[in-house]
Amino acid sequence: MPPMRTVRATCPFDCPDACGLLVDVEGDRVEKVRGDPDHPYSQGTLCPKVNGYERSVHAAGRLTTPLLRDGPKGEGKFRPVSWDEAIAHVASRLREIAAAHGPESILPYSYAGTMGLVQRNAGHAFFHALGGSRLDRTICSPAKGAGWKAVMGETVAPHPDEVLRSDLAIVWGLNAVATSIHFAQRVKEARRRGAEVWVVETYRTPTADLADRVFLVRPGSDGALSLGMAHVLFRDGLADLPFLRERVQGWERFRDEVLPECTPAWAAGKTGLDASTVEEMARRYATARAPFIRLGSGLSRYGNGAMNVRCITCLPAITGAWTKEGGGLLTSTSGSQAFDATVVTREDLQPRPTRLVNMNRLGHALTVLDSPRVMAMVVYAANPAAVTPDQEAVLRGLSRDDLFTVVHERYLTDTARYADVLLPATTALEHDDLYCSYGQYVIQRVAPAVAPVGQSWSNWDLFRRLAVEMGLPQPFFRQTARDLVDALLTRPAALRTGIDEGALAEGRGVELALPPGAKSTFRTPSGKVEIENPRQRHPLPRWMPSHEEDGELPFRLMTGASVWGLNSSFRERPELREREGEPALMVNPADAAAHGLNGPRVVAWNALGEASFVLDVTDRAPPGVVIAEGVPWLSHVQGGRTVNALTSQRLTDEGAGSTFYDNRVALRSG
Ligand SMILES: Nc1nc2c(c(=O)[nH]1)N[C@H]1C(S)=C(S)[C@@H](COP(=O)(O)OP(=O)(O)OC[C@H]3O[C@@H](n4cnc5c(=O)[nH]c(N)nc54)[C@H](O)[C@@H]3O)O[C@H]1N2
Ligand SMILES: Nc1nc2c(c(=O)[nH]1)N[C@H]1C(S)=C(S)[C@@H](COP(=O)(O)OP(=O)(O)OC[C@H]3O[C@@H](n4cnc5c(=O)[nH]c(N)nc54)[C@H](O)[C@@H]3O)O[C@H]1N2
Ligand code: SF4
Ligand SMILES: [Mo]
Repeated sequence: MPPMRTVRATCPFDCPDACGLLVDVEGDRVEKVRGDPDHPYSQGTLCPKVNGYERSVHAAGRLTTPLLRDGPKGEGKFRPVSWDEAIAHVASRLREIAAAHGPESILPYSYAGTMGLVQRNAGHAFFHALGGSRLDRTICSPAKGAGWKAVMGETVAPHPDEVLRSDLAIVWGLNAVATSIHFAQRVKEARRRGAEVWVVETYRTPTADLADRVFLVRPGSDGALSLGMAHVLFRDGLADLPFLRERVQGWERFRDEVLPECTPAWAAGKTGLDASTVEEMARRYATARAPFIRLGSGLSRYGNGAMNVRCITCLPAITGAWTKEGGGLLTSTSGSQAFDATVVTREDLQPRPTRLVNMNRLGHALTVLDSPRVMAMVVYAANPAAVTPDQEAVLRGLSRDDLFTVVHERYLTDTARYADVLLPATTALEHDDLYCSYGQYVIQRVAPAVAPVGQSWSNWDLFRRLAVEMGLPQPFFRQTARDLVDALLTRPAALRTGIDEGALAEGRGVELALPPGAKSTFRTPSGKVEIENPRQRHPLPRWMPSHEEDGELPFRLMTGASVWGLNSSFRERPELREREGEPALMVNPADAAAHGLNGPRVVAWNALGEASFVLDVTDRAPPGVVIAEGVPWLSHVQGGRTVNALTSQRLTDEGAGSTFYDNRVALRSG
């Protein structure tokens, strides 16, 4: 028997925690994945999904050979072929399609199946060199980034550990118990040390159970809540005037031109909170020693998402929370710019600038977009049939007989079922990569723990070999993934100066060097917090309605995260599916009674489509709001359609982002 080894890795999933893993290996088998106690942020604990990740690596359904379609699209019937045959076939079809329709008829579709800087971005250079359409990768939360940036520019976000020194921790639109468990742990610890904890939400999530106070607002109304709070802060003399005078741009115009109308009664009308609650929240926020806001992504996925985030981001500037130890606001740490991803993405390889196709509008891109029509799509590290809005349009597109679809995957996902060519992909325990997180400040270099399972290839190996097969001359494509990791590490970056290089080379998780006072060193053009930003379409933050503020159907639909999956990932694991149960729709008891819903099932529908759920009547759902947690595989649910049959292709106000939470539905017993 080969000896047991233990190697370090990073959890590659699209999760802000980016936990450190210890991988116990025997020969080419991963025996056990567990938490790395030496990881500076995750400190040895993992979520229930990855604790047991060896079952995903060696899942019964793991794809192990290249496959060619052998039945109608969507059915999922394939026959095995060699890699040589598969690569030759893909290269010749892409060449033909480029010649007949122009290279822009080729569309890459990828997102964050893996967060590693090399593998996540592995196809970019190839499609740039080919002159294919570019994908605008905005499915997650660009509006959150845009809202933050409008006020704070390139300011380095505070460390999540700041919350431990806060006396008022506000978890705002973040379901931390599901989506960032190590932040949830820190919130619990802060509470143990005496902090008051608030959750601002649209329904009673599991995270709400951690809080002293839970404030449920109407979907898409957080901007109004923060404007109402700001009104009270100025009206009652609770603003930090010395800080505002010295460090903030445009606060007087904001106070004088925007806030007068934003009374607590007005904010109450928009949010559904009582006016007295808005007053109380403002007063408590202002009198806390060091209030810390952790802002999630959900509230940014609205037609007014960026503006709402911008309004919230004004609050710590009005109270001067930025100068207090433990105070401030954290949306994401990905602005740290620890690495220059252009080393891998190489947009400069484009022969000319090509069109940008928004990934949220894939349904439109495949069924309507013209000049040229999309004739080939290469999908990797993503499952668009399940995760992309307007599922009916996406499925119509994927079903097109004249669309050549290549899917690089580990499992027979919903998207894989529509592939003409289905290629087996490695997991992160089988390839080289470099990781940095968007929720904390640890980076880690990771080497393969085991050889690729079956005949699987990493993303980078797929694209570099395709590049060679297609005769792309650039020496860039002759490099290995490890070369690219080295190249990323060679480019200097301020936050990497002075870090423990030895530990990094050994494969340990290493903290970046956050300079003291970084969070209050405002990296904006004016050097101040820009409440007024003249470069914005609306120079002052203000109220803006969401797409569905006045929509006609009776219910707002929340499409939250599940504890047992990560978007559509982990659905290869029967034991996790069992824990999760069949997809359910949470409905308030009064709504269920008024609409004659008595289960066991309910159908939610709107103009885009319908989906069937188990009916879950619960007072965790406030009146008028229904909630579907999780993004299951279509092949696992009754009726073959999931919550994304109900979400639209409309975009956010800034950042061209998804609006997964800005939808309405009607219900009927089903
Ligand atoms: N277990 C698990 N972990 C995950 C994921 C997963 O699917 N499962 N997904 C991963 C990914 S890709 C991401 S981007 C992150 C996302 O993680 P989060 O930042 O937590 O984002 P969401 O879960 O989309 O939304 C957070 C909360 O916002 C609430 N919300 C929605 N609209 C509003 C609103 O208008 N106002 C307020 N105040 N709240 C609102 C939702 O009810 C939800 O509970 O999590 C990552 N981690
Ligand atoms: N209703 C609803 N829909 C949502 C959301 C929501 O909250 N509600 N959240 C949205 C958000 S925030 C996001 S970020 C998107 C995420 O959407 P996606 O990025 O598509 O995420 P996953 O569903 O996790 O699918 C990733 C797929 O990539 C594969 N994969 C993983 N690693 C690799 C690799 O190294 N190589 C290759 N070739 N494949 C790999 C996995 O097996 C998996 O099938 O979903 C969005 N969709
Ligand atoms: S999914 Fe998130 S919480 Fe779970 S192990 Fe990975 S990084 Fe950690
Ligand atoms: Mo995301």
